[in-house]
Amino acid sequence: MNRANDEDLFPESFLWGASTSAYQVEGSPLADGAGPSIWHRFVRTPGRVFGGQTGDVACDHYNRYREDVALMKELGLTTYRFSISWSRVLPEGTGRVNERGLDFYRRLVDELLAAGIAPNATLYHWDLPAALDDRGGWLNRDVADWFAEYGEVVFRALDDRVTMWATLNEPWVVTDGGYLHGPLAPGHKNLWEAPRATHNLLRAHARAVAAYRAAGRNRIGLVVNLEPKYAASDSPEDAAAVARADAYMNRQYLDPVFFGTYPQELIDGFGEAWPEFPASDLDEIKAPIDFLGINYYKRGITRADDSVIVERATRLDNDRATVTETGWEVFPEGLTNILTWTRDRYGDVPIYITENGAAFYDPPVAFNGRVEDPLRVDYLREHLRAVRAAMQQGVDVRGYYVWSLLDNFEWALGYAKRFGIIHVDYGTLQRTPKSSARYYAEVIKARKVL
Ligand code: IFM
Repeated sequence: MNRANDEDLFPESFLWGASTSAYQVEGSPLADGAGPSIWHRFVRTPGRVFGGQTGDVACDHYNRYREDVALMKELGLTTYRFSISWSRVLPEGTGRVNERGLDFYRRLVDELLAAGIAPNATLYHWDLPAALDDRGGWLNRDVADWFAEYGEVVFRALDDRVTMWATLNEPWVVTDGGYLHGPLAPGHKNLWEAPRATHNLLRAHARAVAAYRAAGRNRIGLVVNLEPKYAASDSPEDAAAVARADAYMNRQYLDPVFFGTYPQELIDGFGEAWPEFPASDLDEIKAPIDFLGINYYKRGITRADDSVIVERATRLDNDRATVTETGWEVFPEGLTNILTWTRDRYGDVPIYITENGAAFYDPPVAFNGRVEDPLRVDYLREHLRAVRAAMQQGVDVRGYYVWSLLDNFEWALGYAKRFGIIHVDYGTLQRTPKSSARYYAEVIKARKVL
């Protein structure tokens, strides 16, 4: 093999995976003694979710996980990223442990290991126990200890078999969607609450990491969604808007974790709504992590706009670009850019792309049993190239997870947007790998972008 080919190859140790989250795929949210989560309530609040749809059945992964693991094996995945439902394990959020809830994850992990697939578990993917929301949820400082208690329970049950843990998935979305603008559970719109939620998410993350250092033997990290910001023009106003938008979205969580400080633009953006947090909290938040998970979907073309709260910036559309069904510009080079930016700003932390993917309109399953999704194939190809380009520039990327394994419940958009590489018929729950799944399997086999 010549040298050029060698350079195209992903390392043998590179992990190839797919991601899901509990509420989006499992279904059976109250089965076997589980307590309700804030999403169980939110979907029952009129007007919140497209078509009044719920995660009550979702992909029925709770019952069909064996079939799903078999499909992962068939595709050659070497890892699977899933999240654990806090209220299955602790129905009231703290205190009483529901062993039957934990058993589901024990069975899932065993099935994965038997298939040679490494489990990667996230503790929190947006489904706070409703009982804790009743006690103030992410606004109550005690949530940090509640979260550490939950972490200890699952570490004890699964750390002998789960070798990669993440504390939070996309804390930015939890605050932005759940507390500032309100389209996601618990649906608040409150400038004063948002910084408190952010801070408590970070404190909870840090306490869970500390609990893991005491009891765990593998690796724990954080998963953030990042979006490179580009100025809409050369004006100084737009350059300043980029700095604010970047602070709000990309640095809000990473600066505290890596530097123990919040970005000044963020503090200024919240103005009098920004509380003074104890310095000791930030010392705690700065605890080292073993890896960083990055979810990448799009970039932000940014224009100064004083009518927008906090960021005082607005996002412009690129009319010339290919956009996905969720209206997101397809912009693969943004992934290379955000990876080099992360390395340059925060140093050499091992990175996993923990989510990347796209919703496109998929035709129905054809008479020959196939689902052709050429746009998603292109999307994967170009984004994998972008990952490889960052690696060639020295970024320590160790794995890639496509979002998502299955078409699933896309939060406030219900089942209207399909992100899966495996098609799910929501009537019969039948799974059909799309052509993107077959393409991904070929890439995994070849260890290079095809
Ligand atoms: O479906 C979501 C997921 O829950 C978090 N990251 C983005 C995905 C697509 O919107």
